[in-house]
Amino acid sequence: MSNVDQNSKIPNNVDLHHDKRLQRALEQWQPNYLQWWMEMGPTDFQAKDVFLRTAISVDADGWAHFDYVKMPDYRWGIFLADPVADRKIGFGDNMGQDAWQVVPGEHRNVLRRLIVTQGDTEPASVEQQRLLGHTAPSLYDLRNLFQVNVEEGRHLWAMVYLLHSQFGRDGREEAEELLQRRSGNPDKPRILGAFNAPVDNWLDFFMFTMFTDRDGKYQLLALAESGFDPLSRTTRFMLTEEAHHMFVGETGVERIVSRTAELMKQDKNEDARAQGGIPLDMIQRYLNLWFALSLDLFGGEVSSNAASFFADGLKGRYKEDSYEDHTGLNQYYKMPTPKDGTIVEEDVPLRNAMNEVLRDAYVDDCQRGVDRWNKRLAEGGVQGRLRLPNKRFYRHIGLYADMPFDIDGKMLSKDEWERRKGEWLPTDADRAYVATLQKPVTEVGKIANWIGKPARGIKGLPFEYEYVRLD
Ligand code: BYC
Repeated sequence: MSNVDQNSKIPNNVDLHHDKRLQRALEQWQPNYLQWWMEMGPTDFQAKDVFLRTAISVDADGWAHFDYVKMPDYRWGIFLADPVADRKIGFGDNMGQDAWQVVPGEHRNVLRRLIVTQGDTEPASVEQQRLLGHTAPSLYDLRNLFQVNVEEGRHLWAMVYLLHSQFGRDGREEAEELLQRRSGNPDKPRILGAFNAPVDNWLDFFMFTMFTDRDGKYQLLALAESGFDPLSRTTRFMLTEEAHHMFVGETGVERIVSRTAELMKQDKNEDARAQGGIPLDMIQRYLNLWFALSLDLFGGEVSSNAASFFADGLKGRYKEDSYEDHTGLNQYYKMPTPKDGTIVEEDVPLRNAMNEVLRDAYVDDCQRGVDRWNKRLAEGGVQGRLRLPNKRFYRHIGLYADMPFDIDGKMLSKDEWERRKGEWLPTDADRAYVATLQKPVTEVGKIANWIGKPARGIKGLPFEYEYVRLD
């Protein structure tokens, strides 16, 4: 069991005080981080008390502490899951060798790039969500937003620790640059597509935490398999916090869907909008958008990068243990590939299809969530249902990038796409309507009309609780 140091400037379970140089370097980065947080973190709520969870150890029971905290006082710490004794590399060409405790020279650049890419998403998401506090549908939701934000901040710390501790000067420079890029800024954008997309309203936010945070889950699970042990250990603990972020998204959409069904039933024409709710077809368009943007985050369907990450033992599959073979050799993935205006299946060597293998696991998980939403619609007695679009729809990365497919995966002419895209993606009118619903509800126990109350509150507390003290 690792020692937890809660009293240092940077709480940690990595014996930071034993490495004074590293400790000093991180303590120098800390004020820059805080400056970034004040500039780019949630606007205007920094002086408020928020009922937040703070990671304090990695013990399965009791890893977190709940209390009122002002966000800038949040104790962002460095916590790695406990080491697995005698851990070996579990897949690829180095299988069976001891896991690396120090970054191996031959994989240094690639690992740095993976860690920087992962790290970059964390502050990006905080930047994307920074204005949402002003329009939260309830104090419960406001608190959940801030919980997600501070923990994404901690996940940045998790990656910066690896950069500082393992990559020397290069790592320190990358850590600085993580604070310099800005979501959506054309001159210094964040690295991956979805992290530059606007998150303008709470429907975007719930779809983001459902679909984009779920990409995070699968990427973290793949990195948790890594033969580079510090990366594996840090991502394993990040997954503990990540679960709540996906809960926020999945139940957020679920509560909107339930409310929409309720409002439809109250209206003589089953028109949710006439009752101030969000109609199902609009919810579907936001779903289509965020699902497609999040699919892009898995990289190309056919990727030599992914093949070498796997071969070198740097990034594994979801639940690598559940496979019989861990080499990925002499096997093929049947990849639907665009050719001469149609789709043909081509055999792709499995290692080159690793991004797609991970994406498939992700899609199954998303489908489970959509099935749950549809249950609420069935219970609410309405006919409409939600669905995932085909994986080819509205993609910007990989085999199907910038090709016109409908949500069934049928290839369209460019003209037909232009004519019909408003059926599938949020239109300006949709955005304008959703914007009209974005009015803050700040009274304890109250909630906006377009979303249902959660089944329960936080940590056994009721929904009717002052999760954020605004006075
Ligand atoms: N946008 O061989 P390819 C999370 C680049 S989310 C822009 O197809 P590869 C979170 C790619 O970098 C999880 N560029 O892909 C969620 C490469 O560029 P270079 C984040 C893209 O390398 C919510 C080139 O295209 N974690 O944690 O196999 C809130 C060819 O790439 C995109 C990770 O991403 C894109 N979508 O895989 C907070 C894990 N996709 O290098 C947090 C670490 C690809 O040739 N990253 N490109 O210049 C990786 O594992 C891989 O880098 C990727 C791409 C899966 C992203």
